Amino acid sequence: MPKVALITGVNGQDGSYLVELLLEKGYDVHGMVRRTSQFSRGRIEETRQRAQDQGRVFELHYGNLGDSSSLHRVLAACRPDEIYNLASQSHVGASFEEPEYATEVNGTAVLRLLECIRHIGLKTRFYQASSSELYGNVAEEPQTENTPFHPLSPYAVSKLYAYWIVRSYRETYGMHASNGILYNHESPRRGESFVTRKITYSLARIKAGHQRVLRLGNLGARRDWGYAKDFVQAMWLMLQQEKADDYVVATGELHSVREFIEHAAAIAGFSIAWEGAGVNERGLDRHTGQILIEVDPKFYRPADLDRVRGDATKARTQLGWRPTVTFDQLVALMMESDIDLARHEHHSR
Ligand code: GDR
Repeated sequence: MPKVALITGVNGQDGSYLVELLLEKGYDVHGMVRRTSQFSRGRIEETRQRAQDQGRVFELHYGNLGDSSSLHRVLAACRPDEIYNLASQSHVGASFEEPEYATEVNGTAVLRLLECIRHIGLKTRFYQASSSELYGNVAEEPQTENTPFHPLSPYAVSKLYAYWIVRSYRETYGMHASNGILYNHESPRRGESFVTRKITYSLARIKAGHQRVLRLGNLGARRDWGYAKDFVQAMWLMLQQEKADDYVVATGELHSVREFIEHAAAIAGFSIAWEGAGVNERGLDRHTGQILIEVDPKFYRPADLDRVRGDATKARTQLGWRPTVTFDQLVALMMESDIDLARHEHHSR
């Protein structure tokens, strides 16, 4: 009998890579999607078609993390051996504008899901998408599983609740429930409002003549950016361990937004020269003098992390996990994919 997995947030960046991984490993895969007036399944449609053609199980179920009865229905229908909870309000900046919503979806909903599992009496393994945002105003660098948390945004606080409720259910009820404390992970499938994809997509559009300038917020922010496809491998590995535990998943390298721009721009054929400071900082193309980057305070956050860098020694030694894609390779693969996308785009988009 194949193993059965359920993924919430299946149409997200990580969900789409995880489905592919689990199908490759022979799982029957179920995905939970929200009922919306418009279909948003762009990232998984091809995989769904392929699975169907090959007679494999990849089924979607309507469900909502805000509704216990729908969770019961979905869990009872597919009775998964493994659950990957990837659904969330994942935009840190947006959580300042809709803090209650972030708390509900990222925090309370995790409790709801765990309670459903318990009431049904499912013997399932549970993965929770935790985040490096928990470290916030970092107490040390690099951060490990033992570094104290100091969350700064409503997003981070909601994820901290989820982290602790998962631990609590593990310790209280003996559930096999693990937190993956994942650092930023990107890919060509990353949503366009996150900074890396915003940069590669906008530069590609500028190059293709569809856009004039790229406006960003905090250019000095530094992140530990990895490749999403590598990171979903770590999620799966966590659920294959005899004992549930919490793991940092990171590359251990730190790069600034400015650096990301410079690397991406070079691949697009630009050479960035910076001038000015603060809101007046601009990035120009050295060859043409064209202004490519401007700062727009609209993208500043009320509180932002200056730098977060993880130490994934535990994941490396206990899970045998390591990243396979370097920072340069990641930027290149995103930039090349977006150059291709922009080339086929109509001017009006
Ligand atoms: P982050 O990712 O908040 O780290 O959370 P994001 O790409 O949104 O921001 C990274 C840094 O870039 C700065 N920045 C901008 N960010 C956005 N989105 N748009 C801009 O125009 C811009 N200009 C500068 C930000 O201020 C920030 O410092 C991601 C998400 O995937 C979370 O869900 C996840 O938990 C963490 O990574 C780990």
